[in-house]
Amino acid sequence: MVNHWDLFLAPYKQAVEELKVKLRGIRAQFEMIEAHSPIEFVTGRVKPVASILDKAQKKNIPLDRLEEEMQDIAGLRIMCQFVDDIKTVVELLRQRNDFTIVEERDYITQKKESGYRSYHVVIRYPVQTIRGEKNILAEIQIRTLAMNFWATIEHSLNYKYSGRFPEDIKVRLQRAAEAAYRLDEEMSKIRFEIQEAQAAFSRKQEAKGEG
Ligand code: 0O2
Repeated sequence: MVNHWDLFLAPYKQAVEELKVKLRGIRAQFEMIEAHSPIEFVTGRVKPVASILDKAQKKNIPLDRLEEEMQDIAGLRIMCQFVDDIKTVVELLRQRNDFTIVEERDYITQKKESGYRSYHVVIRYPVQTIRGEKNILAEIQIRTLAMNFWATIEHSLNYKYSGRFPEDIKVRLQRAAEAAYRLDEEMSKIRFEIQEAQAAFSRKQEAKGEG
């Protein structure tokens, strides 16, 4: 039998699936014109029920207010090669007319105390259902590969320590965040060289019929 959560989460699942296709389509379009894609890859997930309940409790969100107050039940992540690609992606999102942007949070110029960096865009996305249109909130996190590496590791450690890191781990994570920041800076400096090499590589693959 279909339970309450399956029904509640159905439009969120639909939104995540649709948005993954749409955002991956942006990459495909850049590839088609043989231009550098600001999007490296896209992932998406619906927040597990246990995490929804956990966050609702932590943030004092009544369960009948989840639709309005929990912005990341539907979550998309866009990974970029270079920090500057993030701006390009945000611009592309602002220009679209298949959703509206509700809020933007810039944790890149203002990183979180943990060392977390990412650009968050909260959107209102219309899902077409058999009962008509349903507008849901979704959060798109845009980050470089280095920011993603750090966030993924920190997230698993957070789970292990329930957010209460021993001091030495906390310090190491902050240092790792600085190292990720420097890696992004270095990559930006040799961006032109990297892109030239990547373009030459794709041309070679295409010539071999592997493109
Ligand atoms: P999950 O498992 O990723 O879904 P809050 O939870 O109060 O900090 P809020 O208001 O929901 O934040 O909005 P925010 O900060 O824009 O987005 C929260 C999400 O951003 C988190 O979701 C993470 O995905 C990511 N995030 C924010 N801060 C950190 C951090 O310090 N480290 C890591 N690894 N990720 C972070 P959830 O619900 O925490 O978890």
